[in-house]
Amino acid sequence: MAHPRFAKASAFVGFVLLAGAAARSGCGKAAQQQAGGTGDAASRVYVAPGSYDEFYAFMSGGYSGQVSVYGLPSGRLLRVIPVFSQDAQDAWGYSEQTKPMLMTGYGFIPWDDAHHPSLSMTDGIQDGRWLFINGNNTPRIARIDLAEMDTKEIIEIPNSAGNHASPFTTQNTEYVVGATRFSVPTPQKDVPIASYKENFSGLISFVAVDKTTGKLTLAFQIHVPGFDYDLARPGKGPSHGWAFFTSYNSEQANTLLERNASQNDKDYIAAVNWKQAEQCVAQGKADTWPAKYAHNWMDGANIAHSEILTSAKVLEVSKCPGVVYYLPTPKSPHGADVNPTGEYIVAGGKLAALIPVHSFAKMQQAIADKAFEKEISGIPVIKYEAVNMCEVQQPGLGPLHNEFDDQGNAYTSMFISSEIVKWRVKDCTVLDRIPVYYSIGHLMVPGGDTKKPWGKYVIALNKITKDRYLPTGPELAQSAQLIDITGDKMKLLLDFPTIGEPHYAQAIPASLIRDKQMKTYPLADNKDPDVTRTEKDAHVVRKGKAVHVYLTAIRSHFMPDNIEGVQLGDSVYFHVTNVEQDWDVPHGFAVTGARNSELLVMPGQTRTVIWVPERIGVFPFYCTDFCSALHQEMQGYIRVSAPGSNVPIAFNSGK
Ligand code: K7E
Ligand code: CUA
Repeated sequence: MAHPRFAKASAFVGFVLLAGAAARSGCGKAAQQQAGGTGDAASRVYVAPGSYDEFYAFMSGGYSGQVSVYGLPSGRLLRVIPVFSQDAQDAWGYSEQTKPMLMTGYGFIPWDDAHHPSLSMTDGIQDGRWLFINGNNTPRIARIDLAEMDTKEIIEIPNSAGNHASPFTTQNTEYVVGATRFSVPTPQKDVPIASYKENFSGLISFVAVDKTTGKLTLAFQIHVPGFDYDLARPGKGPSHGWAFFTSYNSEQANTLLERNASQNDKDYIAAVNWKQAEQCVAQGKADTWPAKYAHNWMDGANIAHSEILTSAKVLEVSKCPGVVYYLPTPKSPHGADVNPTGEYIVAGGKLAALIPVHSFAKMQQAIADKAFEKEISGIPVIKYEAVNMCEVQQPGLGPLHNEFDDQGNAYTSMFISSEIVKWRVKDCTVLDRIPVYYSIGHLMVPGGDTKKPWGKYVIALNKITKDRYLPTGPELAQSAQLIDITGDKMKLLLDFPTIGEPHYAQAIPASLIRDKQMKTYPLADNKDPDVTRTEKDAHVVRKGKAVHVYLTAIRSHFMPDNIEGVQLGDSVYFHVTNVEQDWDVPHGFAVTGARNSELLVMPGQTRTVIWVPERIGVFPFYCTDFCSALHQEMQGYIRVSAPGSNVPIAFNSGK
């Protein structure tokens, strides 16, 4: 059995290396027994046809770059929201109106690695306005509007590399945070990699969120030593105004980190006083660094714009003493989580034999007493004993992340021993444990990172699936597991597959956002310059080598649906307006040989796709979304003639 809960710490590195093998050893029988589905479990997750789930869950898509929306407790997939990756279904990143959303300082990038959804909050409680998520690879943060469940804004984080500790939200959504996972020469320059210790460093970033519009602005960055800053949580309640970032690789290794960054017994949580940083920046103490980063947003007409920004404010710790402290934390910590009262900071030391719980009150006292063991680049390191409140002993192997319920308990994911451990925060006592299948990463309690956990469930977000589902060749969907936490003993209720890699997730009571969902875009408010409001307005015009086709779509035809006068060498702009005003009646648009994607046009919306014909002939276009009994009839033809042909522009119209 692959649940070696009580192995010795000395074996930990070996276990890390073998984690995959452990999961591979096959827990099939036990798994079946565990899942052995009592009728009670089935009824707890059964949402009758036509009934609604109690929670919306937003799951990171990991390397799919998107966010998926599930209903809980049923585990039903409700929607995939395109964020960082081109998505042919919604023409995200293919249509002219959305392409600018994927611009970066490196140019157009059609993909990212999305890890941590984070809901907006007011006074530390979910307010149902926005969802933020990070792009890890090309450092970015996206903002999704929860009424449309669409991405509205993406900002790139300059001078950073691997935006992993992101975009966790402060108590009143003042900021979403970011940090450098992979320290790099900062600012970038051409230096030997072996000069890591002299030349590489990290940046901790604070992106301000406009209270009303949600608009994202890079407020300031703090220059910190070259560790790997991994995860973060802003404080809340008494610790509001601070944010806590785990780091590993305090060894500052630049090769074979699995060994070379596993030497030190403790690494650090960086405790950042962002309120003080704000003041220092306001007092002009930050430097202005050149930078090149994109800021992309959807305007009120849902047309994307992109601008390149060229400078960032960077604060040196030496110019703002007391802005950062290091809290020693065993060993190569991954997650850092703050409990609902805001008093305790819990780390997940991947290689640690315990879970350390730091106290914010003790930290404040230690700062007042100057209980420091040393300084690193001007950052005081607080003595471990002076900040630690208690340690959970022998919790399991490979603690990664923590979530909380409303009863004073924490739930910790154990990657190596593949289990969730429940423990009481106030005295670090283990209360319960449950195996999960297999190799859990994050876990999530609805509201479990806020002041007000909704509780009821914990979801295990697992990395390895193996024998849990019908096999699907070499690639298996990763898996989520829904576990009941209402009783003393945790109880497994449901397995369901996820899209991409489900790092972290958030869940919000459906009642908070269900009734705000937008149903159509009012056609009267459509401000797209290429809108066609009625069939009478539909037309085709040539502008040099560009032919613009202004189409309307309504059940069950396009207008125009016969188009002539296009020549090889032209680019055809299909501007499709869906003139319906009914909920759930999108129309699609696809044309033979298009090198991008279809369009899917919501009621009242206009979307544009460019088609460059490559052959002479007559080509069909059609609606891709089965919209009515005569959906198959929703088709048209476009004629492509030889260059220089005398076929004039012609089209039928609704006149
Ligand atoms: Cu632990 Cu990217 Cu949050 Cu995955 S990270 S597990
Ligand atoms: Cu419109 Cu099918």
